[in-house]
Amino acid sequence: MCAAAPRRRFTGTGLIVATHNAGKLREIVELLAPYGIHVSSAAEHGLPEPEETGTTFLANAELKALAAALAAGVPALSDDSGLAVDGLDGAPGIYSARWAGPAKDFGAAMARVERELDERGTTNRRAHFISALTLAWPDGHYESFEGRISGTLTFPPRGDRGFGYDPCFIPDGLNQTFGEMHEATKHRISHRARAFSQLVEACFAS
Ligand code: ITT
Repeated sequence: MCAAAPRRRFTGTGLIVATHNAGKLREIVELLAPYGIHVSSAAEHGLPEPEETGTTFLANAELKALAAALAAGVPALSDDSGLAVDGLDGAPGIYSARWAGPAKDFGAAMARVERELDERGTTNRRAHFISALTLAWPDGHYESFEGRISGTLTFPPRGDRGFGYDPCFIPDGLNQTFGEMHEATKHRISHRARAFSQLVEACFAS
């Protein structure tokens, strides 16, 4: 049996968070805060939004991080994420952002999820948030991690915290939506936090 290749450690002092999504940027900056790393955003570097041509969360995370690291010449951390709804065969999945349209209207995206579940005549409200994180270096090397959290959808959506689909998702074991709970609670349990703790263990921890 082949031993897994060792993960590359992050030894730099700064990285780019390769996202154009303000909600994600806020969460990733908070997750990185304890590690004393200087964080800059894709917008600060004037980086364009790459086309997401991958067919998986991991493939899209990798292309976003690599595009930023190669363009800026510094390590970059990206996130590709979304909501997979069991009753919709995993949709919207990697198309979660696109369901909100060019106006990024997540009220409309959540209404579409509810409407499509109703049209299918299903009462199954199980869903999962998934986050793939990739840390890429300017030499083309990258390390990727995936986290997920399962829960139940509720309509109408509740709460105005978080972003995206947060107001319609109740994680298992709790009775508030991600949109209602304190950010610190989401950070302890979220798909993004779970992927991030693997990244820390593999690439940051001394
Ligand atoms: P970048 O590609 O620039 O990072 P994006 O918004 O296009 O920004 P994605 O392609 O990964 O990012 O789309 C993921 C969508 O899934 C995102 O726009 C959110 O609506 C939703 N999503 C991901 N994580 C979420 C979370 O923690 N809470 C609520 N919605 C989330």
